[in-house]
Amino acid sequence: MINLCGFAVSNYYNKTKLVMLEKGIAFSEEQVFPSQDEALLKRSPLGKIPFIETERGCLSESQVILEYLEEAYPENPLYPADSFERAKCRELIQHLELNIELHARRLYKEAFFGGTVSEETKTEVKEKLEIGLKGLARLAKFSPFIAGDTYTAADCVAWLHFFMISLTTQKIYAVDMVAAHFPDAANYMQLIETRPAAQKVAADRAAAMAAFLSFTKK
Ligand SMILES: N[C@@H](CCC(=O)N[C@@H](CS)C(=O)NCC(=O)O)C(=O)O
Repeated sequence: MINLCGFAVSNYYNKTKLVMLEKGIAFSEEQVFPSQDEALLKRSPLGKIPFIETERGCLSESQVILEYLEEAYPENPLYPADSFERAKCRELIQHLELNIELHARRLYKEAFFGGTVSEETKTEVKEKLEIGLKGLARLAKFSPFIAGDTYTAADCVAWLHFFMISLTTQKIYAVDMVAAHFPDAANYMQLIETRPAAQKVAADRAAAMAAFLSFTKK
């Protein structure tokens, strides 16, 4: 059985978890926090989470994990069968992660961890987020799913990253940049939240976030 390692506040951990729930893959969860401990570095090369443990060894990087799961567990596919459509689905994921989430991540220290981020960083990140979100708007279909009429891995990623980016930009800029660029974002989020797998991830995330925020405020 797969052992998923990380913690339920992380959107990358939740991405991996959501995909396993959607695909009906049996897995256990082990709470692991990022660190540079030698024991962890043997399981995850940069000491990051998430990673999975399989019978054949550990695997890190959430997108690599998703693609492994899709190949190893073809039941309940989350990628289109057609190769061009599959690439379009991956294109959405890559934009969401490289051009949006990775920039927003630079604000998490102030938004969630009780630290501060310089005004210069906030200005730079806002510009990058504008560019990334405008780019995504040119690609996204929302008809009703982000890649078209079928729920895919890109929805798993979009739903999780939109949640974090909405929260972060409200806290840092007092504006929900996701809603500003995608006026129907709330309906899209609700649509994904009709899925039992998303409900389970959201409930676990809420509990983990409450525990995490009460700990960081101490
Ligand atoms: N590209 C990685 C990103 C994983 C990542 O950044 N995880 C964060 C938690 S959400 C982490 O472990 N951060 C600790 C660090 O950067 O050292 C993936 O997709 O799995």
